Parts: sequence; C-alpha cells; structure tokens
Amino acid sequence: MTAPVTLPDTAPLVLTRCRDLVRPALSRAVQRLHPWHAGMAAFSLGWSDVDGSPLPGPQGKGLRQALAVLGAEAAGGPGEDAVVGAVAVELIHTFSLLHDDIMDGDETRRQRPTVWKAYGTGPAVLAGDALFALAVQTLADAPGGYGAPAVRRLASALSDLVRGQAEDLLFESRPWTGTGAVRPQEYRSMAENKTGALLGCAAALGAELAGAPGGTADALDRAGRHLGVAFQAVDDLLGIWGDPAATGKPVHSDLRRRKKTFPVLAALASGHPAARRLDTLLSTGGPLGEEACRRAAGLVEDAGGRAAALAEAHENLASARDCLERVPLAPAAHEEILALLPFLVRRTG
Ligand code: GRG
Repeated sequence: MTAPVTLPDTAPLVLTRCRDLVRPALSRAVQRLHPWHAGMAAFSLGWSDVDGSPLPGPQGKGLRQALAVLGAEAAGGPGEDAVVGAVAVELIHTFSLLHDDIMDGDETRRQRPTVWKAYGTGPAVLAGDALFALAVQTLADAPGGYGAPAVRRLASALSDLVRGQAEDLLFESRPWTGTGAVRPQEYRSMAENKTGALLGCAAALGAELAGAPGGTADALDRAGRHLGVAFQAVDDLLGIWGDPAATGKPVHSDLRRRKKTFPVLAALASGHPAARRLDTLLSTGGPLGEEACRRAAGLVEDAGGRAAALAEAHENLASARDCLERVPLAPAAHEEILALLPFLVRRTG
C-alpha cells in the first residue's frame, strides 16, 4: 500500500514569500511619515514596541499585500510590479484597523494593545490619517503612468469601505426580527463593502500595475469581494465560537455586544423554535452576561446559524473560484490564490 502523500500547506509559504517581497518598500514608505506616526505604524504592524524596541515578526497575515503580488503574477507580470500597490493596500488596511478599533473601543488586537490603547485616541486617529495620506501618495507615484488609474481604483474601494462600515454601524439600531430586521442580502452587501472591497482592490491593483487588461483586473476584484464575504462570515463564527488564544478576542465578544452577525441573523430567520428563545434573550435590555452568552451561542447553533454561516463562507469561496476561472491567468499564481482560500475558512478551527 502506498503511504498517503501529505502536501505542505502552501498558504503560509505564499504569504511569507509575498511579505518578504513587499517589506523593504513598506518599511521605506513608513519611514516617510512623521517619526511619531512612524512609531505608531511600526507598533501596529508588529515591527516594534511602544518604546521603539524591535519585535520579532509581523503580526498580521498580510493577506492584502499577497493578493496584490499574486494579482500581478496572475496577469503574467513579475510580483515586483505590484509592490507599490501592495504597500498602498497594506497601509490602508493598517489605517482602517486603527480607526475601527477606536470606533469599537477594542483594547486588544493580535494579542497586543490596540494603537489607541497604547498611545491615546487622538494620536491614533492622526496616525490613521497619516497612513491614509501615505497610501494615496505612494500609489500616485506608481511608475509607467499607472498612478492615476490606480489611485482611482483605490478611491473607489475606499468609498465602499466607508459605506460598509456605515452599514455595519447602522445595523446596531435595527430590530432583531420583523420588517426592520437585517436581511441576509444586506449583510452580504455590508461584508462585501467593508471587507471585500479592499481585498478585491488589492488583487486588481496588482494585475493593473502589471499591465493586465481591464477584464482580468475586474475578475480579480470580483473574486476578492466574494472572498471578503466568506472572510466576514468566518470572522463572525470566530467571534462566537473562536478560541480566544487564537483570535485575540475575548470569548463570545460579538454576542456580548449584541452584534448583528451572520450566524445570529441566520438563526433568527430560520423559523426554528430556538429562534424565538434567542430573540427574547437578545431583546432583553442590559448587558449580556457570560451565562446568557453561552445560552445564546447554543440557541444560534440549534437554530442552524453556525452551519448557515459556514455554508455562506463556502458558497462565496466557490463564487470566488468561478470568477477566477472566467479569465486567463498564469497557472502558478492562480494555484497560489486558490491555496489562500481554504486557509481563510479553516480559521474556524
Ligand atoms: C478606509 C476611508 C476608510 C475609512 C475607514 C474604519 C473603517 C472606515 C472601516 C473598517 C474596515 C474594517 C476594519 C473592516 C474589517 C476588515 C477585516 C476583516 C480585518 C481583519 O483582517 P485580517 O484578518 O487582519 O486580514 P490581519 O490581522 O491578519 O492583518
């Protein structure tokens, strides 16, 4: 009998390869900032501590910079063509996390204090703004006449990002059930805007910077948007059932703050008897304590919310794959993009 062949998990290798390619340009870009902002950016990126002492390694997955590099390679160019775009999307991602943590009052991210917690809210707002400006400046300087269209694509993704964040905030004041309840399609639109727009923009920018035709960049953009919905559905699962040691978030954090996440919305819309009990539990005033969170998580699961969110993630990954099938892509880069997809859903543990 032949022993089963265990293939190495290529996703972490792909992320590392792309990160190594982008890092020198990202460091140079950050050094252009005011030293105060550069310190906060380096802290947020996991390069250094509050006192400036160097830290061993990167903290984020670096997914957006990888998509930019792979977008260029998928279009038949060298990954180097995408570096300026990869730097821009990574700076925007860092900026959006800084502001998001302030808006949510989150005190930790990636198992470390958030920037506002470590440096204060005012400085963190300003550092975010500086990163935003730096991203636009970096992309505008793209060689070969690519700057203007690239900035245009980034600006369009940014307005979707802000729209998605607004949609998410507005969900908070909507009722759990009835005519005003958040419908699954509204959730998808929010997730596509808030998370998918930048993922899609990253891959499309990479392709455009490598001279790809518009159809190729648009297909990569659409794939990234589906990836965003899948990613957000998985994030919601982790917000309820994730291991705090792995997610860096306290257990049941999304339930405690009564967030309108996909598993909860799907459970409430299921018509299952557990849905009514869940509605009652969530609609009672006051903070949701640990015992109530545990009960709510059980009711969401009984009503099929956990399975529905996982199905949503898988369906969107399949749609992302379909988008990639519709255009000619360099096979090796296509394979590497495909390798990243299940890696993200496997985060559910
Ligand atoms: C960008 C113009 C502009 C405004 C900001 C604050 C805001 C408006 C939008 C928030 C967008 C946001 C934070 C979306 C969530 C994205 C997301 C899924 C973050 C986590 O991404 P990972 O897991 O992070 O890739 P790591 O830690 O790996 O880098």
